[in-house]
Amino acid sequence: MTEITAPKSPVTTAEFADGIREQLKYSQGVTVEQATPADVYVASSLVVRHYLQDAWFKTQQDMVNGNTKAVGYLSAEFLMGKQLRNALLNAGMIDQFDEAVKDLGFEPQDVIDVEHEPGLGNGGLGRLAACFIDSLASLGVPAFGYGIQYKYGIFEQAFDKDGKQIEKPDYWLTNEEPWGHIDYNRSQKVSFGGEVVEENGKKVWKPAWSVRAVPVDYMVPGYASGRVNTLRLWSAKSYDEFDLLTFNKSEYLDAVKPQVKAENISKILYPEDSTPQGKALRLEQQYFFVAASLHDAIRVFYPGQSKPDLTTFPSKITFQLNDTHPVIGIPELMRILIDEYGYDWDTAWSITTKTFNYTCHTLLPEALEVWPAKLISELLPRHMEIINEINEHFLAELKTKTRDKAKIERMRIVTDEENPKVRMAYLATAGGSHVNGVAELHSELLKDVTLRDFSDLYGDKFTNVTNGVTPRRFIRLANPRLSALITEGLGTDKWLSDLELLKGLEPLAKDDEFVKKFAAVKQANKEDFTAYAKREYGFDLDPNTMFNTMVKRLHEYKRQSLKILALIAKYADIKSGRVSADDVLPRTVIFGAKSAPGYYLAKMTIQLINNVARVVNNDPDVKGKLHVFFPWNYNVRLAQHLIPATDLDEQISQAGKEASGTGNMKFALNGALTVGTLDGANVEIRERVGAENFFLFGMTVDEVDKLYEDGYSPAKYYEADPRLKAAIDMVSDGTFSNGDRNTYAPLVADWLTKDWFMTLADFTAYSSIQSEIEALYRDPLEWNRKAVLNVANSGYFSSDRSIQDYLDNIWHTSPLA
Ligand code: CRA
Repeated sequence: MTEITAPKSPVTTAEFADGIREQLKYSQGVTVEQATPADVYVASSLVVRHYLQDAWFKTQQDMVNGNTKAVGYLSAEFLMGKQLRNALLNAGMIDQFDEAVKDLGFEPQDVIDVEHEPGLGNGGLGRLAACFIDSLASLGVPAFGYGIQYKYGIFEQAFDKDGKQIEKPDYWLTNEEPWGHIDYNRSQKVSFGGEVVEENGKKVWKPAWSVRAVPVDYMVPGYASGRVNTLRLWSAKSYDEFDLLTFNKSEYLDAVKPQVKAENISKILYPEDSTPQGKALRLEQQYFFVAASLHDAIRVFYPGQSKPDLTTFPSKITFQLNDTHPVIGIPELMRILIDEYGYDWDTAWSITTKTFNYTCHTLLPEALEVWPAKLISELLPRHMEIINEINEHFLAELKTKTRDKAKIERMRIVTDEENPKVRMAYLATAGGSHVNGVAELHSELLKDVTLRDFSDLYGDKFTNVTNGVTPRRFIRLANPRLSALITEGLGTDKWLSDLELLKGLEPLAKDDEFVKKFAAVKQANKEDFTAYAKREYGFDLDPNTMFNTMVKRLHEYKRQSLKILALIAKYADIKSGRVSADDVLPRTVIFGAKSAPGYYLAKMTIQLINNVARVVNNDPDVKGKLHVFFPWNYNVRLAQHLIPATDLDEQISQAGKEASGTGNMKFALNGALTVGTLDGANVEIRERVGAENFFLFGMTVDEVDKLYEDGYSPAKYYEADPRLKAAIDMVSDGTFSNGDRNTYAPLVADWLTKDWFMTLADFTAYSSIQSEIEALYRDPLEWNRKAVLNVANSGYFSSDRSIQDYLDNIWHTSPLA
């Protein structure tokens, strides 16, 4: 008997179908006969919202009226992925939807497919935020996600005929978007610029211009919790639609300028991933959503009160700063408390430091945001005054803690130089209660290296919360076959809300019958993906080869170069006759990666991968042995198709550079084996799944540091390994550029003279582990046994566990009763 704990549908199939009919009629204005899948999609989404409405009200009421502190997750990015199926799953209505839609004469898949995924994030950080709000709702913790409703999300990637990346705008709001409810009646005013004057001994900010922040609310239904939280994304609107005087003078374009300026704020997501963009508009975006959110929280928790007692604010809501992007919230809350509500500095500081906590998501020093004080002064003059004052108070406090003057200097929030800068990570550390990294190794390095001085003096603030992913989207929705097998194996579907139960599969790894069923699931997923690749990309895959995947943003530290060089070396092995094609394990190498539009070497790497694919895929000498597939526009949807179909996953960043990674977790949970370095969460994955079930290679953090110290010379490695030399020479000699030797010259020069992330130094180790991988893959039963053990031991990597860690160690709050 299988125990079923999945949520029960609040609606019958007939009611769902009636709901769709009604929405088609009254919202869409079409008859069932006229309706297209796009109409049915909108109507169905509205039906889901309709049935979630009461739970949404109740969650809000319980939050405001009860004593459970809420969580405000402040994030510049929420990479949500498609909404409809996820909402149906969490609310228990999948079957009713499927049947109702069929009854109306439509294919459920066609309806699901019309949804354009909201790409309001770059990669890991934004997707993590989306997993976290899913888990908060699923655990029943009252929470808001607060962010920006960008009009254009992450660009749509295409490749031109030379294999270069081109970026196309992602205007995801082209068609009706039924999930976001725009609430003009709860807008907030956000101001910028101007000056600070003194009036009656008080500082008064006289801003130069303001925009209207309008909330767009997304329901976030918890899985089987009966709770529905809110993702509130702010959209910028102008107060002055246009200037009538200018308009009357027939200067029409000038007349709409103020509107354009205001609405530009939420127009576009910056496409940089783990590197900051020091542009004024970016700071405007940050302040815009944070200021609106803080005022919104005060409105929500002190309804109708003109003189609320804000000393209780930290007991109403705790704000998590998702990286440094929302850190301007610290001076903003100080300003609100002092200027708007009349609190003194010390009271305001005590409230503020209790309200905020900060998560750091990177270690790359160049990725920590630093703003010129001048820019902040121009845009937010009052905030810059407050930041300077925070800095002064902080330095004074430091003097009571240490006599080490050099240390105190190093810890300045505002640097002491001709053009001072504000270090946002330092401001966040000083202005919040806790600082956490996103995997054990990362948190250690944060404490011991990046924020060493801070952890010396404020050791108690530092903690770790290892990232996690939601099993609802990334196992249940992405991999229904594996989900069914897990439920069968465990005799319950409870693992979907308690992922550690996967441990119960461990004994089944010894059961050959179960392992074979698991292998059959993987094979069927590979066949599905093969059909998907054909349908969506016109590409032929062979599901009887090993599917070897590397999907993530393109970044030098992630080392897609290592993968492509190893692939070229293998190709060269066969071409030169060093290795017989018959001895090569047939492999399909799948890449997915977007590059920041201005990142020169990353874009060149994309071009190289595409051209290696072109050459290899058209070479009869390697036919059936090596195949390269680089689907463009990697996004959440593609991830959901590809991850369940992958045999071998690549997590090969230079040790100490990938803060955590979350793709690594999704692959392990879907039964891929990992080849990886001791970096980020790989370390913890390997610990849990067992060293014998993980392909480890490469230098450790200490070895990397030592090599930097000793002086790293990549050319030495090029000379020492003939296979590496052959691969790099093949890139230089025009094999992948129609004979042109200049095309990749900058990339090759970088490898041979700089190679900052030591790709060449790790090449030999990476190549030699491949034989181990291939030997194991030739033994399907053993391979799949290890894959089952990966699934069984990865339950820790649920975002539910991450959220529980935040609750216990940082937020100190709990689910609603
Ligand atoms: N780029 C890290 O690099 C991490 C995610 C989520 C990143 C990843 O290793 O898994 O955050 N960092 O914690 C980041 O965005 C600003 O820094 C990422 O997504």
